[in-house]
Amino acid sequence: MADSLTLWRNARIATCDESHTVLERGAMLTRGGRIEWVGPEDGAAAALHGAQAPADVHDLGGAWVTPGLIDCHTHLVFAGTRASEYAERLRGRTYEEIARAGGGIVSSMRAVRAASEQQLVDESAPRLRSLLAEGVTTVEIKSGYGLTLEDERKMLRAARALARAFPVTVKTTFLAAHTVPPEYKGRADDYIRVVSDEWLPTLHGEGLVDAVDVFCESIGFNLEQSGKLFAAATKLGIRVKMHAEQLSNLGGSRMATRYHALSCDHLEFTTPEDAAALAAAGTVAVLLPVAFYCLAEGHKPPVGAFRAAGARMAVASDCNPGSAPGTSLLLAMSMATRLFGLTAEEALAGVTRNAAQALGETAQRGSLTTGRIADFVVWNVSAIEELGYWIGFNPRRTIVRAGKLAS
Ligand code: DI6
Ligand code: FE
Repeated sequence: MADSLTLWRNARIATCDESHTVLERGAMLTRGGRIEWVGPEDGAAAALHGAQAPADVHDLGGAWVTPGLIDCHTHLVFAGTRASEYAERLRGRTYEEIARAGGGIVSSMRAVRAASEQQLVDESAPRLRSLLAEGVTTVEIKSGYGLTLEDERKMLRAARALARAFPVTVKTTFLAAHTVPPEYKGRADDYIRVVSDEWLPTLHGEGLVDAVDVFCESIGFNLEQSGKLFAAATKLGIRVKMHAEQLSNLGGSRMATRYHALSCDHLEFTTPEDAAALAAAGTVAVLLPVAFYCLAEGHKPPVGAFRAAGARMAVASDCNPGSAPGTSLLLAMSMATRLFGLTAEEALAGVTRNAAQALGETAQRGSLTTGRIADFVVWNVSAIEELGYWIGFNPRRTIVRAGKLAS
């Protein structure tokens, strides 16, 4: 039997489309999980012309509605915490010093290797629930703490298991190129070779990889190693993204744009010339203010240059145990405005349509427009600018996932 129509009426709809369209008295028609029509409420009758009357009608009471939020950069699958390292950083040790002394990502690697897939799911579930409670309906989850084939597989399988257990769309990213594991100390080229030529095709063949990422940094991988991984991913038809210019500028984002990267992320040390290259390539600049705040590094991403160049900017939580132990995308929005200078409108675009583009999902989600998946959030706000304004307060009223009430 064909899916029936549902009418969602009496709403103030921030469509988050390219024209920033806001419908002060709007309505949507959804069918089979997709948006069939969106427009002014008095246009709904014409939109229904000849169609069977909607089986369900929801009066949203004049509430604000946005697309479901998209967290396009997380490491939320991990085991244990690194609170002790955070305490060390409060006493003055830097993130790099801790990493070079064998802590940092390698600390989390030991915890992930010791955990079962189910333990990873169980420990990560509360972090995912926290994001979903704020209206996140799509989340990207990276591997990168296993650093062996079996443990990277375990992480990616845990991410897929979370997608089955919760009302969320999960996009996985293979980040074995997060750091060189102890077994390959001093042999980064050998490690990149096994990651690129063996692990990537294997895990891709198991349906576990939606994108590939690399930490291109002085304490990560250099341009040549990053390029080798990107070439291998591109050969397999897998899109790429990069942790770029977080602590220094190796030229990573420029190289990533040559591979048509979906996104470059962090970008504290990106130049205006790099920003122009990102804009020209359509590569999204993903801003990660929680990591900037927790690391207290001080050098800000060049938001003015991104804006001037016309580069799209997204905002994400970067939820991870080391540099961004946070599970609030609304807080990340607030930080992106106050710490990096985004406008309220840019912050909302950063967790909707631009975040969708950072995941290669623009055709599916990120705006309330005809044909897209009917993921949306009804908010208890009197102004849409309250999203990213409140700190520690969640104004979410109702979440709709693929046209069905999820909470
Ligand atoms: N940059 C970051 O901030 C995270 N990864 C990366 O490449 C930190 C990951 C961690 O410290 O666990
Ligand atoms: Fe990250």
